[in-house]
Amino acid sequence: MSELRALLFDVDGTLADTERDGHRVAFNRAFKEAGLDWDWTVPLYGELLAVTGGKERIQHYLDLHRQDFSMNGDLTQYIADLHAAKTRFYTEMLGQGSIPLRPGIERLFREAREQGLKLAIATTTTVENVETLINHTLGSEALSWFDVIGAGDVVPHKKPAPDIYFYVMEQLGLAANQCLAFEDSENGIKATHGSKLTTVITINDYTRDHDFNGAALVLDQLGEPDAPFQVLQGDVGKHTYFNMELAKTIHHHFQ
Ligand code: XBP
Ligand code: MG
Repeated sequence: MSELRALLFDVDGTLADTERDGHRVAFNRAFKEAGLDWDWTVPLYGELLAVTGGKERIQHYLDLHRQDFSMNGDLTQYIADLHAAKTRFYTEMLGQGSIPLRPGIERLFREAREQGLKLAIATTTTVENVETLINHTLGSEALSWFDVIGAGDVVPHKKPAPDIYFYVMEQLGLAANQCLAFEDSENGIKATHGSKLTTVITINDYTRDHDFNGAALVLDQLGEPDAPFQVLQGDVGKHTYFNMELAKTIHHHFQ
């Protein structure tokens, strides 16, 4: 029986509700700045989220909705430039402090650290976006709370491929049975299951109808002592919010 040594967190949708009012808006600003009439509405963006990674998502949109799009030059570079502009708009938005962490995230980070566990990030978004989110929600000293930030193009295949989780565990020097992962989406749980990690899901509006078969727990949020979670799947015993005691129980049970 292995001891729980680390908590691994997805970012978008899990640490914060970043997609609808963050990434989506930033993509649209980048399109406008480039003189494009592309408009990613809330429902369209929900469909486009099927593909992770901003550059990959733009390519997916072109394939599905803009087959007539043509340009001079290198399309890969064009998309990379659009995406860089999107990252600029997105980090500006984060800098305005408009996107808070989800309930229970900061509390769980602190509790895990007090108990000597490692914290790590496994995300498809860029490291720039992760660092800016952490800076503007927890303060710059909180970056040192994370032993590994696995992000973006550091692995060749983004989620649902398990690569980013394998990368993070390798960097931590830990095996899957020593870790617990936190995700919000079907692509996320495919990645954690591909790397044999036990997974806790906190849903959001874009992911509530996803297939979370095999998740250890599916919750609406991690909750707080004065703001209980709703349990959508799994057994939480007497707990009304997610804390380290529940993390250890879940980890023990699913080994
Ligand atoms: C998040 C994503 C990301 C963001 C955009 O997936 O799919 O692509 O939407 O980020 P996950 P970038 O939460 O499963 O990691 O534009 O920086 O790629
Ligand atoms: Mg996510």
